[in-house]
Amino acid sequence: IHFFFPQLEDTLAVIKPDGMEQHREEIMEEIRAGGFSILEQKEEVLSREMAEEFYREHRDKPFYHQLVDFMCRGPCLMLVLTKENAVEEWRAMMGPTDPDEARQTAPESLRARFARDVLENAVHGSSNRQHAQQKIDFIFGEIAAENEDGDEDRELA
Ligand code: RTP
Ligand code: MG
Repeated sequence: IHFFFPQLEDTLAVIKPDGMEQHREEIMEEIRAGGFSILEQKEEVLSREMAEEFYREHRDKPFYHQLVDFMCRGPCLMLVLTKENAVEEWRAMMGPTDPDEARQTAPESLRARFARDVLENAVHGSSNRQHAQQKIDFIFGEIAAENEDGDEDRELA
């Protein structure tokens, strides 16, 4: 039965503000062509607090404040992508963080084609499964929370 139902995996993908400004449709087209299913999607301007929390792991890096400013300057498109091996495959499709490196080592990648520089690099992707689950809960958690509230209401009624 596992042969017919391979292990599906979820990852969080974000089209960052620079990607949204110029390359949204091309990036969405690549996602579809890559065979990913889109389980959830949400377009939103992140609040400063959300952006700070989202990239909390980088809070001591010299680029942290620039990164937070950049991430909340315009709408992001946040997506839950599902596919076999989704985490690794989406990272491969994105390419390396720095587009100069991406153009050398992964010229077909999204960052090679669409990133402006090492900061404004078009897309985000979770780096492992645990990270993916955490970030999906963080971004889309309200949906689950609302459903739980609904269940509680029903039990009380
Ligand atoms: P991401 O988390 O956004 O998918 O990117 P990544 O794993 O490839 O790179 P990471 O090291 O996690 O860095 C997060 C984001 O911070 C910005 N950055 N700026 N100015 C710089 O030197 C610098 N380095 C990183 C980029 O937007 C990077 O994607
Ligand atoms: Mg990262």
